[in-house]
Amino acid sequence: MEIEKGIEIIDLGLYLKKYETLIISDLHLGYEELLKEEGYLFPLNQYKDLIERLKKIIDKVKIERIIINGDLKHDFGSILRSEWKGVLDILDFLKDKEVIIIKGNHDKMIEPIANKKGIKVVNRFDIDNITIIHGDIIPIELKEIVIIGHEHPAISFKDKPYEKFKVFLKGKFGKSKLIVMPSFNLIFPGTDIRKDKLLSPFLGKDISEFEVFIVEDKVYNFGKVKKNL
Ligand SMILES: [Mn+2]
Repeated sequence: MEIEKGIEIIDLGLYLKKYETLIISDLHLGYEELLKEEGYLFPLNQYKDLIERLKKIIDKVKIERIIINGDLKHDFGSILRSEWKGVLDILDFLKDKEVIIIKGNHDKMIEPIANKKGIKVVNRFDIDNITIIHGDIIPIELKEIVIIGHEHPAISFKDKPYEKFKVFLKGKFGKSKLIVMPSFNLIFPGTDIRKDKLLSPFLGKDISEFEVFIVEDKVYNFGKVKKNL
């Protein structure tokens, strides 16, 4: 489904057909290890699942470039060897594409590993009339369309209050159209946009006019946030 002219939602990613570019966001690799250290139990095949899911997208459309819109890696500080292996596995899987990492607030230690793989790490990526940026900081200049991550938007409904669905949001920020991407992490669903405190300064206080696109077996346009209150 097109969320904006030339910008298609494919699973949890955005596809810019004209540029054969796929954007994914907030993988937060290593988050599971962190929870495991705290005593939560998780299956160990998170990286395999992620690669499988990416592979399905890559098999569907022609992709020359993959942009990771921030927070590839979760942890700020010390990093376990198994986590680095997971990051390297995913980067190796993508090695026949041009990979660009946009720096997120969690990506404090990403440069050495990206450099090792010959991958660019940038603060933002502008293409045509689009600015792709993580979304934790608002820069001075923005293009007509702005694509952010960082927020990990999800939504739940009254009849199933414990089930959260990942969503894309579309609304306005200043003069720009704003698209908010869900997280590509398959373990955590994200922030409930109607119940939880929002993170990104791009989203301000009122998102009632934003349109909601739910990603499940396919993409569903749920209309505006306020309609679903
Ligand atoms: Mn972030």
